[in-house]
Amino acid sequence: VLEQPGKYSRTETCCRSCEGTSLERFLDLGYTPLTDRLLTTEGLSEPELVFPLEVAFCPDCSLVQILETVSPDVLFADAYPYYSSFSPALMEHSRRNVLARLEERNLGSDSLVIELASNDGYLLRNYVEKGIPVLGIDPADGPAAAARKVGVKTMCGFFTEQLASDLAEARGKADIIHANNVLAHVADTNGFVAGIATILKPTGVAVIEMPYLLPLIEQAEFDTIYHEHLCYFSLTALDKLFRRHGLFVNRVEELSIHGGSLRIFVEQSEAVDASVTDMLANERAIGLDRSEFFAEFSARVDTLRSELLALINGLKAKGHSIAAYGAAAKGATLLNYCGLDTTQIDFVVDRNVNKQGKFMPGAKLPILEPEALVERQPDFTLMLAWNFAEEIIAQQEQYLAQGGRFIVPVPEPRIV
Ligand code: JHZ
Ligand code: ZN
Repeated sequence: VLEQPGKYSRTETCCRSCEGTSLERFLDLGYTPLTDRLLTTEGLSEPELVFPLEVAFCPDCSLVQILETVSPDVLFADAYPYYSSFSPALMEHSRRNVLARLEERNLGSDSLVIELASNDGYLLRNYVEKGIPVLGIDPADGPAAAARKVGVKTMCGFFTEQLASDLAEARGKADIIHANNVLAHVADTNGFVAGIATILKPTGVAVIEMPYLLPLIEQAEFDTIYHEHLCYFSLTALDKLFRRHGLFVNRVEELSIHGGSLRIFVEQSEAVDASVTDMLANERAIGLDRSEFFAEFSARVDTLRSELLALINGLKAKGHSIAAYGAAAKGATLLNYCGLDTTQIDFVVDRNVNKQGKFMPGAKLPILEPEALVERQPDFTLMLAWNFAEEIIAQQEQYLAQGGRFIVPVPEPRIV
C-alpha cells in the first residue's frame, strides 16, 4: 500500500460546517483504500493508495465528520463505477419521490427541476416522462453519458456556488432541486449550500436526502463510513448549516433507504412544521447533539468485527466456502476494517456490469456476475449490500434452495 496523505488529501482541523476548532475524535477505522476505486487486473500488482479514516464530532454545531478530505478528482471523476439504476428498489423509491413532488407542486413545461449528482438519470427521467424541463449536474462522466442516453439533459461537472450563479443567470432558477446522497460528499459544504440558495426560486423547494446519523450509530452501520462520505448528518447539524445560508429546513421525513435516511425539504422562507421541531427535540432528548452519545461506538464496532471474524473463521475451520454479495462502497470499508480478503472469501458478485471483471479495493476480491452464486454454490455468502438484503435474497431462490446461506454483518453478524 501507498500511504500518501498530503499528496491527494488534506487533514482537516476545523469543522466542515461551522469552522469550530474543537473537533472530538471518536472512531478510527485505520488506513483505508478508496472504496469506489475498483482495481483492474493490471492494477492488482500496483501499490494501492490508502488514507486515514477517522471520525469526529463537532461540539459547536453537532456535525459528525471524517477528518481526511481526499481530492474529489481522485474520488469521483475517473471511472466512477456507481450507477444508481442497478437497484429496482432505489428506482421505485425515486419514482415515488417525483410523483409526490408532482402532487404538491404545480409544475409544467415552463418549470425547471435541477438535480445535483444526477448520476445516470435514475430520478430525473421521471420528470422527463411528464414533459417537465430538467437539468442534471454530475461530475462522473460515465453515469452522465448514461443519463443523456435516456433523455436526461446532463452537465458534467461539480456543483459550486459559481456554477449556481452562472446557471441562475443563463437558465433561470429552479422550482425544485433534488440532491440525494451528495451533501455528505462535497468538500465545500458551505459553498454547496450557498449554491442551493443561489439557484432556488423564492417559492422553490430543495428536496435533499442523506443517510441519517441516528441509525448509523444505533444499528452499527460503521461500514457506511468511507472517504466519499465526509459528513454524517443529524437534523440538528443540518438545521444549523442551512440557516447559516438563509435557508430553512421546514419539513423532514425518515426513509428506510440506505440503512435509514432523512429527506429534508428546504425553502427560502421559514415555515418549520412539527416533523422538524419533533425530531430536533428527540435528538436533544437522546443526546445526539452531545459527544457522550458517541463514546461507546468505537467499542461497539470493535465487538462487531470480533464477532464477524469469529463467525467467518469458524465456518472456514469447518471447511465451508464463503463468497460475498455486493461490491458496494460500504463493502470495502467492512472488508478492510475486518481484515477480510481472499484468504476467507473467494469472490464477490454484483449486478453492476461496470464493476464485474474488476476487483474490490484492499481485499482484492474478484467481482463476478450474480449467476456465479448458483454456478459455484459457495456454502455461505456475506451480504455486503445489507441495505438491499431483502430484495437480493428474494432474487436468490435457487442458491438458497441448493443449500446456500447468507451472512448479514450489521447490526450484529448473523446467518439468516
Ligand atoms: P449500494 C452508494 O454506496 C454510492 P454503496 C455512494 N457512495 C453513496 O453515497 C451511497 O450509495 C448512498 C449491487 N446490487 O447501492 C449494486 C446487486 O448486485 O448499497 C451495488 O454495487 N444486486 C454514492 O456502493 C451494490 O450491490 C441487487 O439486487 O455502498 C449496492 O451498493 C442490488 C439491489 C444491488 O451502495
Ligand atoms: Zn461545527
